[in-house]
Amino acid sequence: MTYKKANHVASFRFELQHTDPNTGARAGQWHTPHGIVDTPAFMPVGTLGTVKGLLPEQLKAAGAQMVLSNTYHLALRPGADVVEELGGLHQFMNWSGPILTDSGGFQVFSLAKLSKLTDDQVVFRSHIDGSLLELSPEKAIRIQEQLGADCIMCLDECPPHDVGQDRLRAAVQRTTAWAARCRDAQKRDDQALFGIVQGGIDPHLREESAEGLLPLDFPGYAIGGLSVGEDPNDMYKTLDFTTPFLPVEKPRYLMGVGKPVDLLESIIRGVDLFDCVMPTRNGRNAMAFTSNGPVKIRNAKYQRDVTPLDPDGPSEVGRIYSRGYLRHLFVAKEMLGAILLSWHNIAFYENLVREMRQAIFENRSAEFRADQLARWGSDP
Ligand code: PRF
Repeated sequence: MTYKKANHVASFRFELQHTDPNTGARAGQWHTPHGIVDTPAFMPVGTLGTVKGLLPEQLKAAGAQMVLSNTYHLALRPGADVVEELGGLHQFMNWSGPILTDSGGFQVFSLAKLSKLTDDQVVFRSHIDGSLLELSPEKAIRIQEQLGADCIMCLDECPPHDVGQDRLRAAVQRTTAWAARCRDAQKRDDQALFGIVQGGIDPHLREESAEGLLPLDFPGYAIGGLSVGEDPNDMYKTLDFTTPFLPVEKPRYLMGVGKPVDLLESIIRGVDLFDCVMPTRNGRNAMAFTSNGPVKIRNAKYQRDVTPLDPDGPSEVGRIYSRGYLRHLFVAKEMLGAILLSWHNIAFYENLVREMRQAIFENRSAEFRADQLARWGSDP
């Protein structure tokens, strides 16, 4: 099968700069129409066109180079046509760097009330007003073209982790068929469309999924269907056998992952790109990631604690604001508490991947992982 469309648009280039021979961890640079992303990279989640609580300037100051947003949410509210009319997602949210949009598939399966799933499309009820809506591969691409992100995703089916082999195989086959339809539906040539590998934790299905997608020659590949409730060791094992199925010269994106430890374990297994709500969601819930492990800032023991949150850490917030003050903000329900911890946690994540990147260049990614795990304690 040949494709007329330029799949490797001039404005996109993934440059693999170095692979740590001891682990397979990769450092690279991904050139996009809205700037360069150093990989491994972490994308903060801006589901509704806002990374909750943070100005774009604060995101940049925290080290974020690229953000993620969601087709499903923006299509429901305010509507893809509204975002398009207001200049596209970059202008709409005042973020001048690269953006990736997820296709809506995962959100439909996890948030909406599913009405009907067929090979043609998925029919669901909006979680906002209960109205009946349809999402097909063609529609997912059309919406993402209206939103105008740099990187867009194929519509996929992500089944729960505990379904049987037959459902899992059917989801792989549907995801492959939908990927071909997404590829055909794409009209714009300035957006990188990624295929998504599914297949749960089954090596044969992961291989089947990758083999079905590779002939479509996507400019990058995502790994979906992980961190959906399976044991973390199963996720790592799945990465061990899945990344070798993917082209070396293209970016690999692990969707919706994860904890700091998951990032390090996945980078070591050859993943380049991540997104996760954890730094911002946990920040809003008064949990801070620090150089010495997580801190639950509401804890009474911090009431009179004058120590900065993370005095030797990478974030300005962590070096400036005392634990006692941050605790007070949460206890008093002041919104600055959520803002400061979200900012701090994003800076923590961005610094983590930046330091890991440096470690990769120096062939010490395994040592870096071990050092961090030792510092963080039992539940990083
Ligand atoms: N597919 C899509 N988005 C996702 C996932 C998926 O499997 C996941 C699973 N971790 C998060 N976000 N399209």
